[in-house]
Amino acid sequence: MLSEKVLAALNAQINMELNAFYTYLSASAFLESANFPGFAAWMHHHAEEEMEHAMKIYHFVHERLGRVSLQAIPAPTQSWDTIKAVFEAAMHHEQKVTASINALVDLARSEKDHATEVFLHWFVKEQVEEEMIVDQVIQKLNLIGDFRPGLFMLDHELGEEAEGES
Ligand code: OFO
Repeated sequence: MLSEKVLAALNAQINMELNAFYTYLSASAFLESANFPGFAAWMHHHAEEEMEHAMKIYHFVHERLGRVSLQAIPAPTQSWDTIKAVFEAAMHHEQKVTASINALVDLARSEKDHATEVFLHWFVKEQVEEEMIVDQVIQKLNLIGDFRPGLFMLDHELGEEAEGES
């Protein structure tokens, strides 16, 4: 059985993952309309991953005989000034998710909930990878600067990467 505190925190994390899904999907829609189909596909792929994260926790709560309680998802940002700003927003979001997962691990530990703590290890590792992946794109965008052909080449590269992963 989950303690009330852990259950509430897991439900809050489901909401945060759905919020991430919404944020990435909104970024994908923006990039699509800005005629960057590769960046859009990359964001779309990551949106789907966030939905998978939410569902992993959703199923775990049920396995632990808890009650999933879905909450409202805030409206995401709709547009950004630059491509780099889109990825910086994604990085900011990932850092918030990482902090939230770490706080959840601390809570599971203090509640002596070993099953939840072990379950969360996957998310701890996933966050390391997610922050690294977003950072790689930001670094490439830094190198490209205002060089438009470079931007189109990266758009193509990320589009192929998204295709390979889906
Ligand atoms: Fe990218 O955040 Fe989920 O866990």
